[in-house]
Amino acid sequence: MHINGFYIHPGYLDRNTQEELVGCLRQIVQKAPFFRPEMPRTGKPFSVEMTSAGPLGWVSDKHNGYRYQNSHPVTGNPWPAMPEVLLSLWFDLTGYHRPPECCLINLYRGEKPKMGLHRDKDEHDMEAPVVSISLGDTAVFRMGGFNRGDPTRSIKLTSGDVVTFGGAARLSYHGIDRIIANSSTLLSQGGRINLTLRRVNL
Ligand code: MD6
Ligand code: FE
Repeated sequence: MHINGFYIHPGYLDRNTQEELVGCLRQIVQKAPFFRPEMPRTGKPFSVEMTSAGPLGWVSDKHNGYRYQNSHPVTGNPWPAMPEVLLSLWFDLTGYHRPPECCLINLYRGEKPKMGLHRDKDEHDMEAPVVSISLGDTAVFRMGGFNRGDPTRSIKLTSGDVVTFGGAARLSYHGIDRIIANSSTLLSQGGRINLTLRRVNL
């Protein structure tokens, strides 16, 4: 499905590739454990846990808000390297001339995890698309428009689906309403992992 630069590739990753990615993620999370970001100002914890791979990671806390930084906020270590398989996927899908600098890893597990309607606008390179990979349980994804109040539509993303947000859709509102429990057998502990590949700097 293609709407103004929003492109869904259903089942882009076969089961073997999904399992290979989960293996890569296991190694990443050993070095860079999941942490729970906080909303700027209020300090309210996210229901989603996060970590990153690549030169930059996305973090957020009460005092310093949303940002990219080159080290893990808890361990202080540099983020683990971006897996090669993700670099190839980025170039195959986008043909973009610069590599992604951040693979943000979102974990949806536990009590009603969700992600409110938002736009990804902390990057300097807005020409670059964002590539999003779904693994594990099915997500009910909400796609909106350029303004918060614009009409939205609900789309299910299943394990192996890859979405690209480019062109006019790059700054569209979107979010995750809910996760459908036990809809996939990929992750042994259940839940959903979403990877987003981002180019941050020009
Ligand atoms: C998620 N995805 O699928 C959340 N952002 O868990 C996003 O927030 C997202 O899918 C930018 C581009 C694509 C996305
Ligand atoms: Fe987003």
